Amino acid sequence: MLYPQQNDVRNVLELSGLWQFKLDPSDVGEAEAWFNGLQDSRLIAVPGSWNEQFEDTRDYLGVAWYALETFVPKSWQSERSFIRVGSANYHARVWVNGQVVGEHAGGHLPFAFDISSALNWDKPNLIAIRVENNLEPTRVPPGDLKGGFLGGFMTNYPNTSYDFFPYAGLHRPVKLFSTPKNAIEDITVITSVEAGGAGTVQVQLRQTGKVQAVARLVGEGETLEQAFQVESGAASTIFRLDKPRLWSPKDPYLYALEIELGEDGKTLDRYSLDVGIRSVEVRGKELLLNGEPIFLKDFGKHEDFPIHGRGLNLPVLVRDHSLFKWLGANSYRTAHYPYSEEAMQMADREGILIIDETPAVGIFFEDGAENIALRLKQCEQHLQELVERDKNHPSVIMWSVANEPLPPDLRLRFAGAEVPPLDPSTTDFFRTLVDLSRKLDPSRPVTLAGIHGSPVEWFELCDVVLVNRYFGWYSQQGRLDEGKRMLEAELDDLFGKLGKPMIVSEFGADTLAGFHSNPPEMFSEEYQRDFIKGYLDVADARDFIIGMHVWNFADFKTGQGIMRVAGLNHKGVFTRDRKPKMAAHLLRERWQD
Ligand code: GCB
Repeated sequence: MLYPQQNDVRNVLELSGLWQFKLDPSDVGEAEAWFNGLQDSRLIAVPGSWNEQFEDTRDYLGVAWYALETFVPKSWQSERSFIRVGSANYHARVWVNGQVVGEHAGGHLPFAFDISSALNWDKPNLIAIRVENNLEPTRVPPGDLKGGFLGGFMTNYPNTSYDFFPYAGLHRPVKLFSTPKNAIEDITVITSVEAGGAGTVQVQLRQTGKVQAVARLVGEGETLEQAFQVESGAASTIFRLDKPRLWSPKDPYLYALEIELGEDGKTLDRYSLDVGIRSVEVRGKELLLNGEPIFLKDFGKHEDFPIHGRGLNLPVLVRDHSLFKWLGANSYRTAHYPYSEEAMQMADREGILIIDETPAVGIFFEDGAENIALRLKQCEQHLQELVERDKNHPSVIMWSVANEPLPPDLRLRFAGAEVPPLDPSTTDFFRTLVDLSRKLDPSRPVTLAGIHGSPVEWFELCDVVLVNRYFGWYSQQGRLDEGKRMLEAELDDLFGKLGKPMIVSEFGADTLAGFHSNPPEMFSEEYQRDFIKGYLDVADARDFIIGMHVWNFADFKTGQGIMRVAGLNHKGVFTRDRKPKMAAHLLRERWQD
């Protein structure tokens, strides 16, 4: 799943812009052959969620069609041509000139189909994409749960199993790209750093055929070159550097790696990648980056902005990174789904440490083995696609296989009451995912973010323990000191049981910007500031806490419900349009050191 690249042998045609768009609430489009062209359509921006672009689409999650006509350069005729969709939420089926070329389930991850034989070369090509985002209990993430979510704690509209708006549509760019017939299919780069500071860059290549390959690693004024032979579909080579310039948040130095395939002196294919040389390791109660302990300070985020919805929004991406700098932050979790590839590229450049999360949010176990197995299969698919997509980013330091899976007996667990023994098959569910993650990528630690009352058995599977905690908000309301004591007791208890490094991966308080109170009261800027300060103090006094991720970076859209004033979660340290609340200034003081 290499990111499409423009160079002398590869081409990219980006199709971002205004597309034809039509809702299909009765789902007749396929029978009526809408893939041959949309009648009575309107224009829509791609990328972008459809929900906030019109009045009648805000809560619409059913079938909708996109269409666009484009010429494709004739020079691609001797190449292989693909269509690649960065993210379609949730299910997409794609036609080129009336011919179905593929389909994909699951938002937030790219998919590509070979369309070489479907293209016209002397007239425009009609691309049609049917997207559908129905909420279903058997999908990941699940929706349309009977009795609301969080085991019935909350109900919202639309009825999701999670606390963010289920935006729909083509969320990331659609691109056509060409590769040479004899192309590089995949590249895996694994770096390591030895105790004395020497480093290695291992390059693995997938390509069907027998060709000559050259890898060049350029950096620090030097070019290292290795020639190697690709046979039977795979090959690898390794660079050893005595004194590499290591990648880290303080110095996110990137080497340029170029792979070239050749035959009889002719270039067959070429692909370039940024490489950050760094190592990540969990040792005892520490997380080590390049052998040194590192503390993660930042947020859980969302891809969310007015009107764009969850659509790729590059100015907001740049602005968020500039705010990270302003705060002195160094890390975030892609709560609760994979973010754009551009976000990962930005993090590589800016030295941000990413906990990369799959879309497995709100997983539950109450509707029978068959449905649970269906969800597990999707979680495996998403994890596999995520690792394939993001494995080469130095910024990605950990995989998170789920956020807040809901254990059976959640209400009892929430109340800290006695619970019946845990059904071991729930632990097996996450063991399957953690094992898969380690198999796909042994070089990165694995985790999951646990809700209040999460079974210790699930944390035992993880390298690092992530807890989302809201003492002083959802419980101990208005009593920050009591909330703090609860937090201290629980963290110490969990560390005593698990002995693993821990991150408080969510903590925060809904806050209405401009609402003040003294003494601090819930929803005021002072309450949020003091809540966050209390949690940071608790962490500072514990050496097993290796990161604090405030929930949330910015206010974000949710479904409607009595818990969410104006359809927003207001736990942002910034407003939805990135204006700082008082807590942002507190974090800046704490984190700039
Ligand atoms: C959580 C969830 C997050 C919610 C947050 C909240 O634990 O992981 O998705 O938005 O709580 O604000 O309730």
